[in-house]
Amino acid sequence: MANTGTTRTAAQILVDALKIHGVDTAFCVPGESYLAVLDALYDARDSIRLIVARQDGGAAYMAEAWAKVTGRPGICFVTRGPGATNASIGVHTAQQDSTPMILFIGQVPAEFSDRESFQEMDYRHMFGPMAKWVAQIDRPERMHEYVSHAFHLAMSGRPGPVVLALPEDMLTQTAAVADVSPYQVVQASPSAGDMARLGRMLERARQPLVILGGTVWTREACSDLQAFAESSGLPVACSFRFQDLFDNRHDHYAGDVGIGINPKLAERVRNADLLLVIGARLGEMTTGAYTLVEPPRPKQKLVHVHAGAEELGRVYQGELLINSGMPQIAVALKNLRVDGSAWKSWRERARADYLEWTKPAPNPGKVQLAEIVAWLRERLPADAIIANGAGNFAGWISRFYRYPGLRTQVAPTNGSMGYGVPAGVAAKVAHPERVVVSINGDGDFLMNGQEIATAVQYELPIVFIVVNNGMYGTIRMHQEREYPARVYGTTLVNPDFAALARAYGASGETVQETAQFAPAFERAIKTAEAAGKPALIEVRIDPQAITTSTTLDAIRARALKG
Ligand SMILES: Cc1ncc(C[n+]2csc(CCOP(=O)(O)OP(=O)(O)O)c2C)c(N)n1
Ligand SMILES: [Mg+2]
Repeated sequence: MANTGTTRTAAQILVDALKIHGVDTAFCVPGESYLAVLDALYDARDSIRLIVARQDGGAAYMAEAWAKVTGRPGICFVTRGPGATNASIGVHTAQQDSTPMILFIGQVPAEFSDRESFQEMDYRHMFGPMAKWVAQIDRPERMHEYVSHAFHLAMSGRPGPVVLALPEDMLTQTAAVADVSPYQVVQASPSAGDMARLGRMLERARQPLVILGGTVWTREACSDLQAFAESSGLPVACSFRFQDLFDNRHDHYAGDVGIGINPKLAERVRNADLLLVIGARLGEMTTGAYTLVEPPRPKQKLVHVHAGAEELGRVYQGELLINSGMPQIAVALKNLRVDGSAWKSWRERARADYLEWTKPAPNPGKVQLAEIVAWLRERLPADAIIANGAGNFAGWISRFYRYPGLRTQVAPTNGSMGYGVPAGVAAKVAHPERVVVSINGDGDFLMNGQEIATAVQYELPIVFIVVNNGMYGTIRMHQEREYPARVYGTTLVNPDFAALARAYGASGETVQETAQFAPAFERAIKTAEAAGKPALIEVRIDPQAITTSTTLDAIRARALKG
């Protein structure tokens, strides 16, 4: 029931505010700086589930990933100084990935402020360029105002992270304030004029291509967009790590425009006469380092639709710039009538290229990663969630997996390592009924592997896969390209990952040949679900298998030839 103005501590007002704004899950590593909030969360334990992580960076990634799989702001609490600096990786990820997230930081008491007292930092300076807003709440009477603004900002326009610092002494001060209403999602809509112009541009196009990306998509928006693609006959691609915005099994899907892009799709982007870019920022990874779409005035006619007005015209001068939320543009497009007979064969060729590109391709060694991913795409239910971090292993997922729809992919567009394990935890917390598979590199895994302990603690039957090639493969690849045969700082001596998983209380197996994978996976998922604990499968791959289409030796030989 809404509080109409009885006296509460600031910490209690904060937790009541979270409830009002619909928060049912929060992630944290505790700190003495915000004990009063923990105590208020104790009273709210029936309505807000608190997940305690093992590293503040893990907690922040969990909050960010939770937002990705729910579409609502992820909530994270950490302590000052060391907690905040650890958590910064989640804020950076939320910024680059446009993910709504609120990071609350316990701060030194006001009476000690600006003395560089114990663990004191100035969060406005630290997070200023990284977050949409950084503020400190100094008065309990204004708690609701700050928290409400944080939710509105995190979710409006281009979503992103907000950081709020909570001085320790303020949290125990009291105020008699009435509760506020839940936040609203504020997004722009396209004008009738915009849509009419877009319709005319499409009528003149012969080789148009849609590129989807970004956040604030909803299930309905995705289905409206699909209806538009069907009625207009347009081919649809997805930007880097936003591959789940369009059903990859659909006839109109042309592939992902990201790292390791299908060369034929890259050509198609270059040769398109009209690019209809919806929600994607057109960053470095989606534009082949600004070569597929060249700034400032691309060769292709560009229609750029984005929820953040500040993104429009930022790098590219588009023919038509539309500031709109995704549900708003999707419904307008659904009602747009366009005759797509002119580009039917262009679309069919795009689909054929995609199907050809995603046929499993062999790699050196006894473990065929493409076959494993292709097996997973057949085996997993359509609502399964695939979480992953960064490294070359991820190339096999983006090329050979088929994401069937919204919120089946949780991966960082900022290429941040250590994401897969906490993201898997967050996905399973948010969707306990869905299968969650977290795929990691060996380097990637050990950056946040400790969060397996969190999965064990909360009895989360997640399947973790570690693709082990004994190195920081991505960097080794670049090293061989730039400084061939001078391997340095990229080799890893790894633990026995299966034994490590067992030490955490999870089950663990090692796969050394392709044929072992399917039975290992079936055992893993069965044991995990029966025992209510995670399972880990280490997949040992040949270090030569450096990308989906080349080997380390081939890269080295090419580089040595000059
Ligand atoms: C947090 C973080 N630190 C460093 C990097 C730089 N980096 C990108 S990929 C990579 C190696 C990934 O190794 P691994 O997880 O083993 O995957 P592989 O490339 O071997 O498949 C590194 C160090 C990064 N992207 N993120
Ligand atoms: Mg590796």
